[in-house]
Amino acid sequence: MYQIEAIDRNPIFHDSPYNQGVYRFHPIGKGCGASMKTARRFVPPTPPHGRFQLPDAPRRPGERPDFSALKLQPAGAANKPAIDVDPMDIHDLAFGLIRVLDDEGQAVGPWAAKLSVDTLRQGLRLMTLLRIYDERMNALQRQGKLSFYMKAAGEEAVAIAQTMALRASDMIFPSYRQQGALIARGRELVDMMCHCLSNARDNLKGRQLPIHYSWKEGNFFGVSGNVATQFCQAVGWAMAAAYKDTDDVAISWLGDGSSATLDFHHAMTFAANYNAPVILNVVNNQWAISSHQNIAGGARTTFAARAIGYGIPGLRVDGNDFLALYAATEWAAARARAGHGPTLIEAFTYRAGDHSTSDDASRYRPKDEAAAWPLGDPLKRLKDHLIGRGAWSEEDHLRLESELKESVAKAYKEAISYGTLHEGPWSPVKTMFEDVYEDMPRHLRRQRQAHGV
Ligand SMILES: Cc1ncc(C[n+]2csc(CCOP(=O)(O)OP(=O)(O)O)c2C)c(N)n1
Ligand SMILES: [Mg+2]
Repeated sequence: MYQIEAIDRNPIFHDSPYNQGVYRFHPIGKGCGASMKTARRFVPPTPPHGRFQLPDAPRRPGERPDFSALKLQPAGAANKPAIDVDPMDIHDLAFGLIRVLDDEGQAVGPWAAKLSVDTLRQGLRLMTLLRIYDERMNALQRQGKLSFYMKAAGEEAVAIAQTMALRASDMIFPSYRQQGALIARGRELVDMMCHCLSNARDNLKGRQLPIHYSWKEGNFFGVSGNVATQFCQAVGWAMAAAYKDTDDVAISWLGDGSSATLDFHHAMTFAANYNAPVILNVVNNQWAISSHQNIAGGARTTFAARAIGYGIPGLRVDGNDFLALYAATEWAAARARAGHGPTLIEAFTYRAGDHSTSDDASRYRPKDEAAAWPLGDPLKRLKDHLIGRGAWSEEDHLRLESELKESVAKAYKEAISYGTLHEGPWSPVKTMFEDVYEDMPRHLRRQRQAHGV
């Protein structure tokens, strides 16, 4: 048995302002384990000498949320360089935080894009729709109508603002938490729901988990169940776009946890060395299921700082700030289109919901941690900004919410007219054998015949 001692600052990483909580293990005798039981669920077999260290979350269930160790650069303080800047000259942007909306909801500083009120209202509408859609689908999973669901709660600005900042011809390589990109590109909710229900109108013919969407017409590449594969695919696509001399760009997202994969580094190597027109995003929502971002590298430095080793720009951006995300993405896209290559963006945010419907976050983090997140709620922040500009009101917002709830409910009614998960109709069984081989191998032909289809 070992007791865990929380140490304020890890001596190995003592210069890092990102060091939020590192724990050292000490051997303890019988009877000393009571506090351990409440404190930690997973205690690895750790040597007793104290030299080995395991980064951990700052707080666990039963403890008060505490983000006081976060060093948050004030809104408006980050410089905005020209798009052709030498990445060597902007290392500060990988350690600071690009923020546009200040605590009063005003847009300040050089990254404050000149976005029209209509664009901002559209952003608010789409984020609100995404939240309502997610809540409805999550509730339907709880009622047994879907097999699985994942919400983007708290990170709605990421996919919505970043997709809105791009052209429709730019290619999207999402993770499972960017359903907002589909919504921003105008995909029909009925079609999204039919996929989640695996019914007869599911464009993926029941072959994918719910929320693993694919939408060719919207330049939205299929979501892979294996995390991080999309980064390599995005870079490959972007290399081809540059080779063909088009000025389209690719964008991809993965999570803080997924940034610990080899695919992340393969993608970065190829993106940098082939100058691929791609925007690579690490959505640092603090958690990878029950693993805190400190375990993936956040205790030592920022995720944006990984760009420095590859010689490309790394921007650390407030992921709950619609305007900051929009401006950073627009900057990275303009840089890529002009032939200056890739950018790595860390969207610094918080996963407000459970990881998925298979998860219970209250088992490994304080229940009220999301409410304590110092960068607020992305919807509320954009709403307050618009209200402050006299372009929106609480009444407008209530009206919008009830209109969107109604359209989500209506879409669900229509979606189940094409079949439900339990009762069908589903895609015909024979489709299980199609779309992989041009000439079906003999063993599959036999299997198909055995099913009589
Ligand atoms: C290659 C691979 N390893 C592990 C998993 C299991 N898995 C699914 S999601 C996830 C956590 C990912 O966390 P993060 O990258 O931070 O993304 P987030 O869910 O927070 O958006 C894990 C470990 C997987 N799907 N694929
Ligand atoms: Mg995460």
